Amino acid sequence: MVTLQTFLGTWAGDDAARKAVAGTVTAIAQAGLGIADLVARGPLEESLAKVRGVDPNAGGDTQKELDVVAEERICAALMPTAAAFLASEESEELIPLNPEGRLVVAVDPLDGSSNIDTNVSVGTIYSIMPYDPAEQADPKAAVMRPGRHQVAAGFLAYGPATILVATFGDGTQVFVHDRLSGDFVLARTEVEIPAETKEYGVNQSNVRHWDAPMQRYLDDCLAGKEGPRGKDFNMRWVGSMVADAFRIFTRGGVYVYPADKRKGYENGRLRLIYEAFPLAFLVEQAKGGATDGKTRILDIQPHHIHQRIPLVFGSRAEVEKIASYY
Ligand code: AFP
Repeated sequence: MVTLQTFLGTWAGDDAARKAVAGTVTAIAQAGLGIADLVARGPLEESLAKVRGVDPNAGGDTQKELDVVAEERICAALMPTAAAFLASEESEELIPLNPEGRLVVAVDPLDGSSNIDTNVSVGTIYSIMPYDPAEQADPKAAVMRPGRHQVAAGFLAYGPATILVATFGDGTQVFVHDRLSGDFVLARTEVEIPAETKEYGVNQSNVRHWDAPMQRYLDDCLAGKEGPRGKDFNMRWVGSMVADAFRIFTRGGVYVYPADKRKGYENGRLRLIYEAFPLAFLVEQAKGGATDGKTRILDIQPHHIHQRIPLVFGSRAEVEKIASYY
């Protein structure tokens, strides 16, 4: 049995930079266990699913009590690690952590928060970038770099099992929290997303707002065997990206959240730095693909910490097929 600790110990060896990353991921995983406990209390903690105040968060979304509690837990856990700053969906500006740190962490503390009170999986997404104060006088510059500079990324999903899907740039691994031992245990070493799929995940109620290429893609899928794709498709949409992503890591598929014509959705819904970048890194390390339709996600230069991006990721051949409609 390989635990997260053993895995990270072997991966880091005596390398100080790797040890710093390992300590940071361990802290996020520990904070995640506390968040999982809160999520598991469900209606017994119904105040956590309540909308907090009247103001939306930094990205313009409604903030739930648990969004804020999750951010507080992650911040506290990261304080003694090598993380110098935290970029979070819930905070407009970077949060300073360890002044000696040489990493910056970006998080969506609670992805899928509209599902908190419905007993559906929610999760925490993180991305880790190196930070050198000599090169990046403004720490925002360390966060606002294309996602290919990430040194590690992952997400925790709080569902029937609490799982951690992680990459350190050498494949994608799945760890499962073992409730008996209390450890995260390595369950899958080299995740490989099947290149081909017949399963897509979209919020189909928005199709009329989409642009023409994406509408054509869906029309062709819906036409099934008799249509240009020559095969019948299946649709799955949880509405918590971590849950939809974990299904894709397990059996393939594509996740599609395009830009659309609704006010506020002109660049899609997902955030580039703390949602699309980490998912794209994980997916590529599992031999899948991630694009905004035209550009590889990991090559996009951010221009704002909370910017949104159209997002397509999953089975490589299907992601390429979608890009071909553009
Ligand atoms: P919340 O965290 O606000 O619930 O948003 C979750 C999310 O960003 C992502 O996890 C889902 O895939 C997506 O929104 C669902 O969006 P729709 O409700 O528009 O389908």
